[in-house]
Amino acid sequence: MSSQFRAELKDNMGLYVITTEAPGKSHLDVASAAIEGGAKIIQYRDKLSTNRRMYDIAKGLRKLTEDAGVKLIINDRVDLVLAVGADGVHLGEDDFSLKVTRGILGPEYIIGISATSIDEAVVAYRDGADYIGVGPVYHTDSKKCAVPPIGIEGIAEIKVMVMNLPMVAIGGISIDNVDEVMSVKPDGIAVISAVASAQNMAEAVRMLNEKIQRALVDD
Ligand code: TZP
Ligand code: MG
Repeated sequence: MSSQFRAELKDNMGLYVITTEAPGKSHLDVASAAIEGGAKIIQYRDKLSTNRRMYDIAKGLRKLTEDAGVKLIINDRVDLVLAVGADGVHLGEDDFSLKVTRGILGPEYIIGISATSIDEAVVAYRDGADYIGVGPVYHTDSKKCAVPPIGIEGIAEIKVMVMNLPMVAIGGISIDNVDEVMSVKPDGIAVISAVASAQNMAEAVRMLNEKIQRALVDD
């Protein structure tokens, strides 16, 4: 990805909403609310659906995000990114490596990498990741994490090591602790439950985004 595009991504990180299914809420419901509330990046993350169903959902999300000028990242699945023309993929340690994925997608797609430590963040930076998702900052029930929470100290340390690489903090972040997380200056915040479990999801997005944007402007 060109350095200009990466700079643009850095400026646009803000609130990064990850979809899930919750009682009475579909991936598309979460994404619609995220867009309504002002999120500029949405990740489709689905560990449960069949391939056929995932394709249908991803297609719907692509239409929704494209119409709104919002970026669509797909978790784990390089094939789905290509199938629906998403903007990029997010990879963890069990997925294809960054190198293999870059070989498949080429330079124009966004590739995000999960990092839980300075070492992983530096490797992702060196290997050409377009952004990193760093965490878990706090305890979360949304994912079985391989490492204990790294806290805002962990976020701050990684930030210093990979200054130029767009970085979102993730894991247990809510309206109650988002100010604290933003105080160590990630480029954005990624959330699942803070949006999906809210009664009014669009309002939850707006409130989180307001705090994040205020912190970013104060930089
Ligand atoms: N990666 C690290 S923590 C996490 C992921 C996908 C879960 C984040 O979910 P929540 O509900 O915002 O804590
Ligand atoms: Mg993964």
